[in-house]
Amino acid sequence: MSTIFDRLPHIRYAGPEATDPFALRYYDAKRVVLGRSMEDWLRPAVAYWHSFVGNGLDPFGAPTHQRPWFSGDPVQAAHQKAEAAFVFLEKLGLPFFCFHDRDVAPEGGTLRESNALLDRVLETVQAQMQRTGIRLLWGTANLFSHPRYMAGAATNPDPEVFAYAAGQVKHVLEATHRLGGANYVLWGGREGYDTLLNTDLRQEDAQLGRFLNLVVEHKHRIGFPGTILIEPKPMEPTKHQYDRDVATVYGFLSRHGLLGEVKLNIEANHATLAGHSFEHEIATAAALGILGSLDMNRGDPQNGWDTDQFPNNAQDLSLAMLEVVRAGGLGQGGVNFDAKIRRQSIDPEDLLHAHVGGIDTTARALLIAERILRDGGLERAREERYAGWKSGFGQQVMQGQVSLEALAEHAATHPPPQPRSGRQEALENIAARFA
Ligand code: XUL
Ligand code: CO
Repeated sequence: MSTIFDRLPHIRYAGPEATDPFALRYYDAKRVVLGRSMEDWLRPAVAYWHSFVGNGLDPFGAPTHQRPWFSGDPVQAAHQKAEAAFVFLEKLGLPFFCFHDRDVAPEGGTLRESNALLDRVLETVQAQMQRTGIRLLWGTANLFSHPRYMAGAATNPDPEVFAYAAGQVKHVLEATHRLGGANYVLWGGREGYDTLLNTDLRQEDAQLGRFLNLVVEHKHRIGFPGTILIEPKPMEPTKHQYDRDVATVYGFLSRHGLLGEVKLNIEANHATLAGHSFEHEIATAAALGILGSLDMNRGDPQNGWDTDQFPNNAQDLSLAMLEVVRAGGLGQGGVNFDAKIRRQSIDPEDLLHAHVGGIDTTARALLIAERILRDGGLERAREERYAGWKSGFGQQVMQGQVSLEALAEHAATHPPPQPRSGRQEALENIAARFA
């Protein structure tokens, strides 16, 4: 079968001096960085939805992207899309992809029909995975596009919708397992509210906790060895989502007995929508032991919504990669380019340029993080800053051996503490020196 991606070149690493627009200048998959290959640190993935389903539609205008599989018999088109997708993935040469059920196959008239359609198209996907060696980083169920989910899936006021969503997740979790997926993701697209006037927060929180516990139970029942991930986002499409940010999800997981069972898939543009930096969200997850995977993209500094653009600022991203490396990596997570080409980027090669830029920016950020860590100045400064807590007194306090009374006595009988510089600008200069 011929596809629109056939005439695209295979992407190869050619070094930082390369001027070929399709050459990788920083992502050298086998290059060892801090004891691990770049590929192992990043485990990069292509998002099936943006890359093969996205059509350039925006709130003011019709689709601008033409793809042969956008018309014709929907099931045949889905097979055609899968074959074309894997031609693209092969050209790009990244090891992973991610999908929602509805990206891969159309929805049928009933849940049974939809599941059967998905299974049929996934046979083509599986054959393509075997042919190319490309693996599944994660699968997920689309619990937000269909009108039945307009008031949420797990948090819907109607238990019948809860059941429908559960049926969909069960099926996609099993399909992800069958395809050897490394993780399963839940993004609460409409798990939140549009107005508090019609919302019972306590009830919806309990429903979400129940739903996630059911998913975790089923994961164990079928022996899925991957990680269940929640992807925080503060809003959009709803006014408020319950998985607002990393710290909020941590509270939620702990409240519902899910710590140790569920980790997080952190998305750059969701972090910024929540008023955080990407690195803040990664560092918070690492500190709380729930760092799972990353959705790599960026917002536009002047736009307040989820523009899902490909990252292109390595210096900025280096602070996020620094947190990933400090955390010891992403385990069985990876870096999924949850990013889309712009409405005017209508040529098939635009999709390739986008991914070349995205993976190169990410690899370059990793190399900057490596240089920062090898220099050691930042790590030393941080250690020195907290050195007091490593001493006898600091440790006694942290081990609970000193009462409030004893602390008061200590403070009254010792010389007053002297302020010390936080050295922010000096440290910022160190971080910038390697960019
Ligand atoms: C939406 C988003 C989703 C999730 C998967 O903002 O990021 O595509 O990554 O449902
Ligand atoms: Co995402």
